[in-house]
Amino acid sequence: MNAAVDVFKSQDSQGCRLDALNAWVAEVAALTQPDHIHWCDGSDAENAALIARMQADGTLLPLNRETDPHSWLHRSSPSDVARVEHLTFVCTPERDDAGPNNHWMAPAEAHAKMDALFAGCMRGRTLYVVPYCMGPIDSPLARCGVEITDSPYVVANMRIMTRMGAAALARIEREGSFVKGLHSIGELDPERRFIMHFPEELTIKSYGSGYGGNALLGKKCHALRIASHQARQEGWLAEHMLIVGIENPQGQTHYVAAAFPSACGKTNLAMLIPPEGYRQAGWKVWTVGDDICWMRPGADGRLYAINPEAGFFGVAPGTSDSSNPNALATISHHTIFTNVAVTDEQEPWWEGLDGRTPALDWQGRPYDPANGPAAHPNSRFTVSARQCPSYSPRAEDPQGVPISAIVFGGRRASLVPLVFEARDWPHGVLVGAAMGSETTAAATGAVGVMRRDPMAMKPFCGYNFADYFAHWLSFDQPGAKLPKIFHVNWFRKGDDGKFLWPGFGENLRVLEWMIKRVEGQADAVETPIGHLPRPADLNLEGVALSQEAEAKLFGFDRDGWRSEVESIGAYLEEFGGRMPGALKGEQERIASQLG
Ligand code: OXD
Ligand code: MN
Repeated sequence: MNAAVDVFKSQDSQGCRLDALNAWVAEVAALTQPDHIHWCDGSDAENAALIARMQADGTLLPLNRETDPHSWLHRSSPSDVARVEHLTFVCTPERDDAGPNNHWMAPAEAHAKMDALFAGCMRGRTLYVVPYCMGPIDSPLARCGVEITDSPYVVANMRIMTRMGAAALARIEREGSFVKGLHSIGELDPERRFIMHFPEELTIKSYGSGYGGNALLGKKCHALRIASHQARQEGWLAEHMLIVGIENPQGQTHYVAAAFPSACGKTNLAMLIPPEGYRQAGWKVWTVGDDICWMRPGADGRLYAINPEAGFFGVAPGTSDSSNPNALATISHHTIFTNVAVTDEQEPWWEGLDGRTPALDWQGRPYDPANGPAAHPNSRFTVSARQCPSYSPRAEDPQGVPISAIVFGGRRASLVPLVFEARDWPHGVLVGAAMGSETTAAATGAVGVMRRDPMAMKPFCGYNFADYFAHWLSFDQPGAKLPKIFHVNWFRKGDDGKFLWPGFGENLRVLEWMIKRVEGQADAVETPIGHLPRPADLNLEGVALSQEAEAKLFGFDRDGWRSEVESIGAYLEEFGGRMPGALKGEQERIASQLG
């Protein structure tokens, strides 16, 4: 097929609003030299053909047709298993606009570097044009993009994770604007791998990786890094948050948005199953999203949120019938698994699933514990959100859902109590800005190292954190009816190194207290770090907490907090004069109250 001819094929049928898209596809084809160009329509037939092709070349391996119908296993290159933060850049004309929270490269240098990598890289391959919409297709909060990729695995994943194909292309034609994402797996060489963002140009260039967060450009690259920049300009928020609806026995549903660093249980919280007593009383939990939340003020002053994604790209290890039965039901069919192990019955398997021993590990080797875990710690499932039994009936509401509470949380083995409430919005912004967490396997690098991860956005904010905090503070306007802000820590450990809080479904007890605080129906004790519940303020019926657990989960350690707040102050100082005075003022207020 002559690529150059095919580039313009869509022009007659799509009309001039697609001129910019056609011109870009032509420009990329001239640079990358693909053998074929395929415009994705998102149809079942197209997907079936792609899957057949990937099965034929071994990109996808079939799983047990009976236990896991229409599900597939993909094994990535062993050196391409996670996001690469050290190779991810934000390329703004001024270095300071990217901030100390990002790696920066001058746009001209970054374009030259990337274009040299892309030159001729699609020879012998097909270039796929993937139009997609982040958010319900008819939502005013949604935004469109087009990813060009040479990876059919990426196309199949984008079809699950976004609204991909003809409807998105029609919206792009109507609006005339879209985010441009250029991706090639290149040689999958870690030495020739970069993920570059050009926020002013609404452009992404990603080379050398097929891993989700690096390659499914709608997700972290568009819906967080580029969208956070757009959101700042347009007065909304693009956040690394799950969205969950909590329905009480009276039938009222409060929506909660919660930010946790990668691999800290967002999917589990989004799909939480209420403890037995709560179920009997009539509590229900509804999943809107498990990773990303776009919010903007509505006419009534409240924040309304959509999940820009259409699927889940979840961490497999630890997912089980007891930790997350909704996730297990969701991934029981039509799922792409990446880097999990398999049993001798060709069923997908990972650590924490059950007591079986797998036959092959994530690299396809006969399983040998001496080689480490059978499933890669960052192995994933990609699945449509519509398969989730707790999928909210309001998840596709074009206007979004009203948010009653925002929750920040991290992995903190010590100091940080189970839950506290910020006294007001500026204090809540400081609580988010001060978030700290131990690192996980979702990104390459050391695991278990404590780092500041403001609003869980450290790897994802497309601009200077100082400006980002100022943007958050700016929502505190007359007439605004902002959510209450809370901080939780499910990961507090006792002296024996074991977790003190049972977590998972039991977290609903904490969410109930938050909702009652929102409704003005629950008590708390005022401390310099915020409002803390006493054990009696939570429903702890049926939870056996030791004295140590109760003291640590509900206690406030003044000396420990004094040094924590000092270290938060030093962190804010790293941003120099750009850091909003109001945030430094909050830190100083708390430091002086701690004495
Ligand atoms: C993710 C991540 O994949 O945060 O969601 O790494
Ligand atoms: Mn995430």
